[in-house]
Amino acid sequence: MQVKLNLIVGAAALALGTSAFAQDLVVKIGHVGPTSGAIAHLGKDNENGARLAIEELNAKGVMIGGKKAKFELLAEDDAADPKQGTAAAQKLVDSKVNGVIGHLNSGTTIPASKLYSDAGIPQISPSATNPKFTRQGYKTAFRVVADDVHLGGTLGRYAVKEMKGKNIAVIDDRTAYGMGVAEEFEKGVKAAGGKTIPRVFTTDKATDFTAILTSLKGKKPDIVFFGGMDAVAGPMLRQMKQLGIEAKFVGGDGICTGELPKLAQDGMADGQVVCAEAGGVEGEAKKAMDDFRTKFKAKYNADVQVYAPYVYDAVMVMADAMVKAKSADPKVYLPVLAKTSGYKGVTGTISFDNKGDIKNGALTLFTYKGGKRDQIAVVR
Ligand code: ABU
Repeated sequence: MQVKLNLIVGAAALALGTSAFAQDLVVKIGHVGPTSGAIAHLGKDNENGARLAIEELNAKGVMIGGKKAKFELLAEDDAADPKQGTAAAQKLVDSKVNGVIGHLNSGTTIPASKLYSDAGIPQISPSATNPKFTRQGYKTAFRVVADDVHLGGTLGRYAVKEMKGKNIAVIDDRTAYGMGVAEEFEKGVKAAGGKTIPRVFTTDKATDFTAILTSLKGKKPDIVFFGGMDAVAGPMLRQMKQLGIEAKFVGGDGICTGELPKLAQDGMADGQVVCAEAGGVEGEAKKAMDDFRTKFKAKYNADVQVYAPYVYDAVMVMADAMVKAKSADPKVYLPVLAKTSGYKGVTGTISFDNKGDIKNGALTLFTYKGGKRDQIAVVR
């Protein structure tokens, strides 16, 4: 019956010398994250945030410049690898996407941003926190979360002032994110009058931390900070327990995931881990975020890991700029996107500063209790 109706509508449109379907404007939104490899659970979380936004936009029937927009998601996997990240970016540039959401990791987002900038394609990262991303002078780079200066610095001060850390060990995973957040954490510790043990490092592929943890054990740290992702932090926590290191464990947004307790297995005591998500809502704004989480769970039968709501908002902010500009042409809507101010998203209010960073970005500090994230505070 529906097919017959469509044919009649199509035939009538052709008889009038127009096509009902030709009025649709196809808007291609690229998304890039690691949907394979050790942090595929985070890449899929992000990608599902984008998918949900695209589905809602299409269901709503968004009009751009008098045409009904049909949003299409072009999802690419970069496996959190910088080389695969630039290959994925090139593929999206060649596909003439109207905009890109991603990438998830700073180590892929930063090199990819040059390709998008050269092609004039707006890019909003929902999770890459290394400050360099928005400090290269690219007019196409935007970010809807706080950066590592804010994240690492706040955690450093918190470790000294609130957790009373006296002897703080710092480990990074040698990625752009891990090294950057560890450096900012150290600066925060120092600014608060604390001291860190000289930094040691591992890699984002490592599974055995016996050597570095044994050397740190001799230095009796009361806090261990890790700059890296949950897939490494989980086994590291297990091995700390096996070696009898009873220190608190602090990390940035890369470890602050729903998956961390599973990855740590029995290696994580209640209240032992303190971490921060690079965004957050409080008061009346919490309802929109809670509703998003409920909707996401119903649709994907999975809890939000960290950044799916930020990806969702990034897509919506981009679409909003296209509607206001009456065009999905990057040249036309980019200046409107740059002027985004007071956009009410599920992650709070989004306004961009002149670098493309979110203004007045929040952080949410969490610990874990009973295998679940437990909010400590939202701070700015
Ligand atoms: N911000 C943590 C995960 C992504 C990244 O910046 O590499």
